[in-house]
Amino acid sequence: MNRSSLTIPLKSLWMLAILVGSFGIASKSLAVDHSVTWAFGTSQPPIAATVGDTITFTYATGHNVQQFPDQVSFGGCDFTSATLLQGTGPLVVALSSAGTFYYGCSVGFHCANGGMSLEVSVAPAPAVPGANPIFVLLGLVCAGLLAVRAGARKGPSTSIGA
Ligand SMILES: [Cu+2]
Repeated sequence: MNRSSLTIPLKSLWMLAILVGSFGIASKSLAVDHSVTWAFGTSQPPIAATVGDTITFTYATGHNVQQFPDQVSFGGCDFTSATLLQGTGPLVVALSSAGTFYYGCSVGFHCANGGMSLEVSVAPAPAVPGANPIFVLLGLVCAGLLAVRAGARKGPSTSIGA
C-alpha cells in the first residue's frame, strides 16, 4: 500500500472534524441582536431576522414602541389596533416565532414623518436544535480517529524541517 495516499484523506478528515465540530457548536449560538437606533429622522430599513434573535430599540424618553397587527396599519401608521410594547426605552424584543412583524412609534407624527416604523421578517430557526450534540460528537469522533492515525503514522522519528 502506498503510504502517501493516506496523506490527503487524513488532511480532509482534519478539515471535516473542524468543520463538523464547529458547526455543531456554532449552530447553538447563532442568535443575533439587531440594534435599532429608534430616533426621529432615522429611517429604518427592513430587518431580516431568525427565530431566537432579538431587536434592541435604543432610545430613552419621548418615544415608544408599538406593534402593528398587520401590514396595512403599518403602512398607514394607524395605531388604533396597535399594541404598546413599551414607553420609555430601551426595549429588547425577543423574536420567538417566525413571520413578519411591524413596529412603530405613536408619538406625534414620528411614524409618518420621522421614519419611526420598522418591518421585521423572522425566518424559522435553521437546522434541528436537537442535532447539535450529534455534530459535536461526530467532530470529536473524527478528531479521535485522526489522533490514532497520526500516532500510528508518526513512528519512531518524524522530524520535519527542524
Ligand atoms: Cu417617536
